Amino acid sequence: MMNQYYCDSTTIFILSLLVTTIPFCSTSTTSNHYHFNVEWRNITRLCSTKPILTVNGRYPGPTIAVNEGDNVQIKVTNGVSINTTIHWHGIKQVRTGWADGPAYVTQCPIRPGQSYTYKFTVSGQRGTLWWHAHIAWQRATVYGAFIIYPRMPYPFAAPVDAEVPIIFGEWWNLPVEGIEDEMKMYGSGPNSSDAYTINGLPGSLYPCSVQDTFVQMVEYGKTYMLRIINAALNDELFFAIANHTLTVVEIDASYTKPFDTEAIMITPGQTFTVLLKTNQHNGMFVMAARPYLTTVFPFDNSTTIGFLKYNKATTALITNTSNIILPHNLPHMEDHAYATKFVSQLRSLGTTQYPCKVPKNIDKRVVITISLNLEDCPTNKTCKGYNGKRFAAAMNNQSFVRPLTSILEWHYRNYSLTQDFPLKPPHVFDYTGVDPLTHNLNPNFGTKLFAVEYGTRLEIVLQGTSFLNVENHPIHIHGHNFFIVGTGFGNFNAKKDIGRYNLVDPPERNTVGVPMGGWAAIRINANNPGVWFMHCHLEEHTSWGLASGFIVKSGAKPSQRLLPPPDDLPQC
Ligand SMILES: *[C@@H]1O[C@H](CO)[C@@H](O)[C@H](O)[C@H]1NC(C)=O
Ligand SMILES: *[C@@H]1O[C@H](CO)[C@@H](O)[C@H](O)[C@H]1NC(C)=O
Ligand SMILES: *[C@@H]1O[C@H](CO)[C@@H](O)[C@H](O)[C@H]1NC(C)=O
Ligand SMILES: *[C@@H]1O[C@H](CO)[C@@H](O)[C@H](O)[C@H]1NC(C)=O
Ligand SMILES: *[C@@H]1O[C@H](CO)[C@@H](O)[C@H](O)[C@H]1NC(C)=O
Ligand SMILES: *[C@@H]1O[C@H](CO)[C@@H](O)[C@H](O)[C@H]1NC(C)=O
Ligand SMILES: *[C@@H]1O[C@H](CO)[C@@H](O)[C@H](O)[C@H]1NC(C)=O
Ligand SMILES: *[C@@H]1O[C@H](CO)[C@@H](O)[C@H](O)[C@H]1NC(C)=O
Ligand SMILES: *[C@@H]1O[C@H](CO)[C@@H](O)[C@H](O)[C@H]1NC(C)=O
Ligand SMILES: [Cu+2]
Repeated sequence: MMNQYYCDSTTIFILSLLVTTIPFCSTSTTSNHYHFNVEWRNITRLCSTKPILTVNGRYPGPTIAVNEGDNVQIKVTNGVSINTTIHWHGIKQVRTGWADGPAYVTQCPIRPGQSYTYKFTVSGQRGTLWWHAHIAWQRATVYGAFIIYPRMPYPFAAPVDAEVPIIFGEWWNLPVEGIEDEMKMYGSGPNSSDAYTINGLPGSLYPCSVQDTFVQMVEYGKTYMLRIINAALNDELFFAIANHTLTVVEIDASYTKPFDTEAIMITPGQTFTVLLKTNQHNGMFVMAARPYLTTVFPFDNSTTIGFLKYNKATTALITNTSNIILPHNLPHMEDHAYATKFVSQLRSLGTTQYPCKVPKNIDKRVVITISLNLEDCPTNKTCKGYNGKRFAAAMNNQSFVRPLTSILEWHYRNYSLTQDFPLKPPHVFDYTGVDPLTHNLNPNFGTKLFAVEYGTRLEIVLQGTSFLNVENHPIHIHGHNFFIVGTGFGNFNAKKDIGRYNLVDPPERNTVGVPMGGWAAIRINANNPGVWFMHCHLEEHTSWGLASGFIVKSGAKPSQRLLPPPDDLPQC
């Protein structure tokens, strides 16, 4: 009854042309039907026009907004001459792995001219998520917000007056479709992007972009909810708004203990919901995002900006870029200390209503090294990786090769799958201390998975290595959220580190930034039957093979089994 009262009396408006307004906090389960047509559109950015892949001609794509518990059906029609798939990032897909989206993992691609309807229920999660293409590098332009409105009032005090999506992306002047092909052909690194974007707009620090600057009108004395999504392909980002503090309240559609911060660090794949109090009386305030640098590879070191414009501000858009001062609270690109401190503040809300369901005990521990590798150049080939070799990347020295079939379908049909992914590193060595130039950096190539029984309380220790370079790797797991019970620098040491885990209120996420030159331990209630992709959300690393997957077997009860495949499931 209380909820009913609360819900009826509250309406939230989303302030942007990007999204539609939906009633907040409805108490009935509804079905939401969307139609996504994948099509080309000519878009002009940074002084040039090029065709990009879009959904319904929109860039960024349309927002999906549903209520917790709703059924969702999204019919995706492929209107272009290349294959496509769409992934609903962070949606658990309980028993509906067929709707998860990664090409050749849970489905064959939707072919040109064909349609596939993704059907699933959104339950047990609420907040900001997103969707994106999950084949080749299509997610560079094919992405959008996925918002889940809660059934219950927000667990934080502030009333929310309006919502603002803040979606970061990356823009290439040349067609992005060729990048992965070039990487595969030469074993090279990708060309860096030419710009970062906020809601598809690079902002006035880039050439020809003054008009392509995101401006959010605000009023004094209100609370705005920013739904922040990092859809960039290859870069962790810092984000700040001049003279304003942000209050983090939710990450990856899981509530957190609220805390104030001057800036956030967000990896590709992650989302943050933050509250912004408009406590300045007047003026234009710069918001800016730039990379958090942990790589030695070439990268895009530019900065995207937008503005928060108070309604009484008379200032015109600043057109002279030399007059733009970046927020003083925006961390420097190499501010590792800031990134580490910021991440260490994240905690699950952990209340009676939203308990933190971290497994206190585990059934299985898997230790996985994350490495960048070098493969010798095949004879008669041109290789453009380091030292005339080919770049690769691996988990436990296994570089993932996508098969030409749907792994989930093979699993469902009981066809044989290689389930011998090593559950610990094949060799023990000084993972984060080894000299990358003298070590043998060759990986093995294949499609190896591991399997766990339904209901396994699984711990995965993700161990960074110094192969080629120490970097922050945002590891994303499909089909489950996980709890980040521990992180550290150097090599994971079971004797010392397990005792220091946070088993009370660790943050719950779907993507963890494994610290540069360190490790992260995550715990998963593996209670969603299916085949789940696990990969680095830096697209360049996934292209090199930094991926694997695990099978959660169906349980004994009917409600613990993977559902049968839908009739329109694409075939290979
Ligand atoms: C994009 O522009 C080119 C050149 O003007 C044109 O040939 C092409 O048909 C346009 N594509 C779309 C999808 O509008
Ligand atoms: C990468 O950049 C180089 C140099 O600008 C260019 O020649 C090449 O075509 C680019 N590759 C792709 C796939 O855009
Ligand atoms: C915003 O912050 C900057 C740097 O701290 C300061 O110089 C400036 O006066 C502030 N502006 C307002 C309107 O408070
Ligand atoms: C970005 O990189 C370019 C090329 O290496 C360099 O000239 C420029 O100074 C760098 N910019 C920043 C902000 O570091
Ligand atoms: C831009 O601003 C700078 C510094 O205020 C000034 O020196 C320059 O002349 C301005 N440029 C234009 C085109 O107005
Ligand atoms: C590679 O080059 C060698 C020597 O030049 C030649 O004998 C061989 O046929 C070539 N192999 C391929 C696959 O082209
Ligand atoms: C796969 O094997 C299981 C266990 O033997 C069986 O219950 C199931 O029906 C089989 N699935 C198919 C599609 O044959
Ligand atoms: C990885 O596998 C390759 C190929 O079998 C081997 O040469 C290399 O030593 C292995 N590296 C590690 C770190 O296990
Ligand atoms: C699309 O995917 C199918 C199934 O894997 C494959 O046979 C076909 O070659 C692909 N088509 C294109 C245009 O890449
Ligand atoms: Cu990575």
